[in-house]
Amino acid sequence: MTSNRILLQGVPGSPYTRKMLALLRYRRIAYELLPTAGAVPGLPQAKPPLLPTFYLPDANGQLAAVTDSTPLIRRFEQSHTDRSVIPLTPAWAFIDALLEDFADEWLTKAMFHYRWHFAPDIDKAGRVLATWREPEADPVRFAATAQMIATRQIERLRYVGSNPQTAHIIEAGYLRVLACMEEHLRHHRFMMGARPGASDFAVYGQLTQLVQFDPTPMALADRLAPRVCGWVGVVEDLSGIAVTPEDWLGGLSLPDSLKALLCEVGRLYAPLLVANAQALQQGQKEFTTTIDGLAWTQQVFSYQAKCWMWLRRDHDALASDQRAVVDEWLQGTGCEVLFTPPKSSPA
Ligand SMILES: N[C@@H](CCC(=O)N[C@@H](CS)C(=O)NCC(=O)O)C(=O)O
Repeated sequence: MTSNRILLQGVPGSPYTRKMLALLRYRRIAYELLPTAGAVPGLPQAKPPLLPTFYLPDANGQLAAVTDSTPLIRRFEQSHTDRSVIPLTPAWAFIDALLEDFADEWLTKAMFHYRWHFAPDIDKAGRVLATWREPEADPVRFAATAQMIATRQIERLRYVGSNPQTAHIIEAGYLRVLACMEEHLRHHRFMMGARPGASDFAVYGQLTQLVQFDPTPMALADRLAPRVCGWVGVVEDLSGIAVTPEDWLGGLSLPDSLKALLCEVGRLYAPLLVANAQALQQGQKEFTTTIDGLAWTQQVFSYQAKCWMWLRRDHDALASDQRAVVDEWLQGTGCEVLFTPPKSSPA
């Protein structure tokens, strides 16, 4: 690298790549993008090889492959102070982090489900994703690559918990989240007020796919959530907007639209985090729980146990007055189970 631009690899069909590109643009952090998937000659490979992959200096100044958008956003807060995406008030920063995690970990289930569940979406995704992997392939090879990608990803549906039994939970949840966002955007430009927080970029990343790429969820959003569709277009490039500290949502009152969204976090994501962590602790490979009144089965996902641990750590770290505000906001949402110490179990 000859400039001091941040180097990353990612493709437009990756929601987390879109999350980070929009964040870098908003923050006016210069970057250089390798718009490919797969190993890059001469660069270290991330383990596991996820997109986006950032190439950043390690403690010895050597380029290292770094993934995981959530801690990367915090790392960039340290290295670049202007145009922060972390709300000033700790209680608000906590809500922002909770919504960021919900988008990254639950909304991505809708993204992955819709991409690989219905025939028109599978057909489009297989073919377009192949262009990012092997743009110069001849038609025969291209068709084989499209088929390979579709087969591999459909096989992975079980990791996100998408199957005929859970399809309804995911699809009904997507429609309710769209409705909450539509209502929120009637009153606010962004999730976090008149300037975007980390949660804006996380939700945006998933929605770039759901409302702009995959035909089935896109048609639903076109019909039900025009403001949301418009907002995704806006968040793509916020490098030009001016922001001030007063633009953050603040104070002690939580808008009803965010309360409604937190109710979705509590209804869909909270029971999943709890059941997943219990199953992991008991050494299970797969678990079944109840979400939204219906049976939910998925493979244990150790990363999501870490997500819950990080959220609990952030909640514990709040000063008591801020924690009291957060706890009041979460009351009645279903999220309380995430932050209530477990009742001591019988020895
Ligand atoms: N938690 C990670 C998730 C990254 C991720 O899951 N990336 C997907 C694409 S969006 C990926 O690279 N999957 C591996 C593959 O498709 O081979 C983040 O926030 O960056």
